[in-house]
Amino acid sequence: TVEDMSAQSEAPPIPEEVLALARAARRVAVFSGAGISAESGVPTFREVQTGLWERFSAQDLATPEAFESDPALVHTWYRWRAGLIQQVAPNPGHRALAQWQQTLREAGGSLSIATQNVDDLHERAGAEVLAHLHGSITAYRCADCEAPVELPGSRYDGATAPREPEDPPLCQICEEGLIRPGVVWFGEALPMAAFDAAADAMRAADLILVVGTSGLVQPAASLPLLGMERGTVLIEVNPEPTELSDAMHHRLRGPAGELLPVLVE
Ligand code: BV8
Repeated sequence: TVEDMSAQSEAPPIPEEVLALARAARRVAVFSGAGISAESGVPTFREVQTGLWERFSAQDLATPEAFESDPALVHTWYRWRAGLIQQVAPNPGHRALAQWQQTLREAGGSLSIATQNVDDLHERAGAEVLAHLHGSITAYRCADCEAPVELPGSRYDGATAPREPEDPPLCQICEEGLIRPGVVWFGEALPMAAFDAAADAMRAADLILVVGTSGLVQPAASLPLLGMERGTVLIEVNPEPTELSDAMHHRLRGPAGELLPVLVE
């Protein structure tokens, strides 16, 4: 019947063996990418091409050179993305990981999250995030003196792309530098403390869960492979094959928002 069809899951059922591995895991390390936020309505990195910046690729805009040459365009792009993120909510995938983290902690285990995402949806689902490997879209700092700066919430709603770019504020501390987003741009080093903490978590894990990432961006994408040093179980959750798929023991081909609640229950 139509009801059955609508109830039809997009994903094949999770094998019992994989459910058993998840139930047995004590130290889980999660590596997440833009795909875990896709079902919340946050476009993955490749999809944010609209309005003012539709003639640029995200990869070109997320660079120090782009900020140097057109600070207003880059600043407005981040404020628009921040506005969109403010409007959306965590999805069942974020919530399942937060629940698993709590359940494991209560049982004396642990679940760590190392994310490439600059959104705060893991946190808004109630999870503690060990590492924001590519920074955070709600953090700002002076491009010159590096003084951290709080900006008010974005006035964009993320639906209509702004027609006019807005200039980034000038730093009130050094009165020289422009305020830039606290994200890691291409060509910039990752925050070492975050990277090292994530690496330690991957090495110590008995199960590594790779969720919603194409595994294209280095050096973050190499972190899950550290689990191969000691035979850790590697599981990927992604509707598509990725750069990391060949290294995985199990590949769950479906949306995180649907599969993670089943894996965690
Ligand atoms: C550095 C913050 C050196 C900014 C981001 C040539 C070869 C190899 C490497 C390089 C190279 N040339 C340059 C490099 C290095 C470069 C790099 O890796 N480039 C790649 C593209 C080739 N890396 C860097 O520059 C890094 N820095 O190397 O510095 C250095 C060292 C010391 C001192 C000085 C310098 C910095 C990289 C960080 C860049 N910043 N984000 C911002 O957000 O604006 S990366 C950005 O792109 C995102 O954070 C994300 O991590 C990444 C990819 O974005 P997406 O494609 O959207 O997301 P993702 O890949 O996660 O794909 C989405 C996935 O979700 C897909 O697989 C899809 O199937 C899946 N999915 C969709 N729906 C769902 C789903 N999954 C589950 N459920 C669903 N419902």
